[in-house]
Amino acid sequence: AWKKHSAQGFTTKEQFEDETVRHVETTLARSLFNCDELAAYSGASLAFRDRLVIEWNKTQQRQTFADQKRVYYLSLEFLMGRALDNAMLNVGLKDVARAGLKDLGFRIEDVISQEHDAALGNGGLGRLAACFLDSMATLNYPAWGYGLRYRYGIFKQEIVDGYQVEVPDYWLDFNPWEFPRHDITVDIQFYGHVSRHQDEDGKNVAVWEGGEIVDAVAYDVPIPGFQTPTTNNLRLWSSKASKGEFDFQKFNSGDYEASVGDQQRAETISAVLYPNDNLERGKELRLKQQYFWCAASLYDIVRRFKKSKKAWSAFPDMVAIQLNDTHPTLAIVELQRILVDLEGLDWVEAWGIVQNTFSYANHTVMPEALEKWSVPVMQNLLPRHLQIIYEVNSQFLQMVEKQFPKDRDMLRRVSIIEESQPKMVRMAYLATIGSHKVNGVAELHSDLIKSTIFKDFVEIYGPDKFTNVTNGITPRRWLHQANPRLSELIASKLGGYEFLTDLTKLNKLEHFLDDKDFKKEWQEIKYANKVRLAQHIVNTTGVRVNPKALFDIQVKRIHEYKRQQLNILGVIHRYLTIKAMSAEERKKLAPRVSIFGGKAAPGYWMAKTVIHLVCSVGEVVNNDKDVGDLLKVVYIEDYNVSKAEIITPASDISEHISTAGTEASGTSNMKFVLNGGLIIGTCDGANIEITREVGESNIFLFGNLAEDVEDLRHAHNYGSFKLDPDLAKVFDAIKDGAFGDANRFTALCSSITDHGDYYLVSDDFNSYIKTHALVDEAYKDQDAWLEKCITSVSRMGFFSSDRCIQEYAEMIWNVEPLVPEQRN
Ligand code: 26Y
Repeated sequence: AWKKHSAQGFTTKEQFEDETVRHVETTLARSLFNCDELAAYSGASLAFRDRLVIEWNKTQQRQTFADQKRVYYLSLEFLMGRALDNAMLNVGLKDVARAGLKDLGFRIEDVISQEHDAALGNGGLGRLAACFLDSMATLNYPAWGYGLRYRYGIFKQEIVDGYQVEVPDYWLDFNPWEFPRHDITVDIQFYGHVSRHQDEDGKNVAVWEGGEIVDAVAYDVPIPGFQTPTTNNLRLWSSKASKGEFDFQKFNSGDYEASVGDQQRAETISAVLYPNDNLERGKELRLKQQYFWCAASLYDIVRRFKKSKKAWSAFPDMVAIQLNDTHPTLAIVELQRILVDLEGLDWVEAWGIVQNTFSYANHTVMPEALEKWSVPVMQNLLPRHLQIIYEVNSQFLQMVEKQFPKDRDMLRRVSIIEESQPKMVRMAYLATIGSHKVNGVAELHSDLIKSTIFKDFVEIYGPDKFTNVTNGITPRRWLHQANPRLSELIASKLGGYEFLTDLTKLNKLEHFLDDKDFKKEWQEIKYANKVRLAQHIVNTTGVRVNPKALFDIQVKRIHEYKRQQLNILGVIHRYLTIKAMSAEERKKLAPRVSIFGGKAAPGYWMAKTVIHLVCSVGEVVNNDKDVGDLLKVVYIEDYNVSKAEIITPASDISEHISTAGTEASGTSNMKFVLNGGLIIGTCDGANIEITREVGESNIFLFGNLAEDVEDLRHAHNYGSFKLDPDLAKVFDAIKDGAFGDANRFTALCSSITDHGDYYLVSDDFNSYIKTHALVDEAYKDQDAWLEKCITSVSRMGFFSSDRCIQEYAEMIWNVEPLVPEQRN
């Protein structure tokens, strides 16, 4: 009987139309007469959502009965972008939807673009989490994501008079992709104090009492795999005043405002995503967010485990918890608290369970991005957790003391507590001590963490605790969805779309390097993608760019270590060179469009100055009649996931030019190459592995190596700093006011000329300029260029996030896929 009644999804165009119309008319209560694109988006989304939900329920049921280990991916950021297009492709019904929407009078692209990006992340780390969810579902891993349901995601960026202005991103007006679970709420405690009690067995137990309670309410988002029935769950927690807490006393006594105030304070916890990327600010509210989310997630995980009635010792056989950077480190402490204080396990046994459950991925070596929380702040907010941290530390230091009895300084160096004023809790150390594996995200980065921040820990635990898992990207979104024509062309040559789930299959493309028609079509697709981007640029900035010009793109968060300043100073150098050329010389030059995009953290003044310099240079260059099409400089406002889907397929060359040793991996480098663009880059992060895969002749590398950076910095500070002569001319032009009031750029220039040039802009400038000249040369031979592009794409198989997830599953999580039985 159940089988007969269980819901079925649409499969035909007519059914899709019926479902869409039904949702518009009944769920949304709108008449078809005024069904605009937004209503069509809403109706179509609800129709697809129904389909996902059916598989989602089945998947959850399957996972519950399977009785096997699950992965829990804890991340403060999930930069998902849009869901409808992804859902259409994953269930394999985009063509059906396109035809159905056409019948209803809509273009599918217009409908898809109605959706507001889910922008619950800053940049690479958050987007990596989203790619991982896609791969875990596609590979049928029983996996859950846990995060926060921010009311405001990353701010919207407007460029006003050449300056960044931040606008709040309120995105929840209509979100068909989330399901509130008001029945799943968890009480989360803050503040209060710890007392000691004797339990029935006479054991001394810690009791955390008093303080305040906030409710965590679950919101679930379905994560469909690509053409598999597995539909996993992303659970996002939202904060709400606790019913028990809501002060009815105040309410009744007429102090209505104060009582609503309490409510708002509770809701503040999940209100806003912190907009800093790789820049730690130590705000108490952020610590509150972290604990709120860790505690709710662990409560949920532990509750699910307890239903199995297994012994606690089996916990790590059923549960793997992956920490996306140190942001969820409190989960380690919280599990120890649950096991010892609430479940009565012995400390040592509990700690063994904790260590076997957790693993930690590090995403940075830069000191300014490492999380440290002040001991007094933590004492006040989480008194019991601080005690546990001290106990973990004391036992750890005793172990180290036994192992290295003569090395007193070692104890100071590796202590979780930094003896500063105030004392600080070093979260990366706590995460390392509480995990069984620690990984970096690209080979160079994984080597660097072993020789820098975790050097002592390698001595203590041995090298096997530390490993590498090079990042990857999902080819579904970043090739098939963003570049459908290229995906289709590749499929036509490879005889199907298997490459989308086994990206190494791309290597067969090398057989077609002599296929004229194939190459011609490839080139036409690139050109069409550039035309589309040019259209976006003229629509949004008013600047007309020539799609035949070389498109040179740098889009990512603005940060000094990523060196957008190097790029724009290089552009100025190009401009000055053009100005000095004769008309004859100019004719030989390949036209260029320099495209920038990315957000600056609102409090990062230097990053904002870089944006302003780019815009000011654009203002001058784009209106200079001498220059014409030879050079255009544009700033694309509000770079986000859906803009990336337009920008990435349109590059000829993209810039990944961080100071060597600073960019842990980078992932947009992979996206650009996968879409048939070449890259100019430093020997940093995953650029190194990309070079190994595509071959040195297919990438433009420049600059100093990571191993030399320290010496160069030392020389700047203690030797004599010598400014690169070409760069000096660039600074002279800026100081002469060539790009408006020079005072606005004084600090930017002097960070290089007078304050140590920490990011080695001057040291790398000459090499950068010369390498760009090589790019110009190479681009002149379009045939050879095309061959580089196709060869590179064919060698990108390694960078699928599927490969990456398989490595985590085998080396770190020890989980198996749960493949559903074949249906007939
Ligand atoms: C502590 C807090 C302020 C903080 C917030 C966000 C610290 C760091 C971050 C975000 C870091 C991030 O996005 N890191 C990037 O992770 C990518 C995925 O591994 C890497 O590819 C990229 O190189 C790295 O910068």
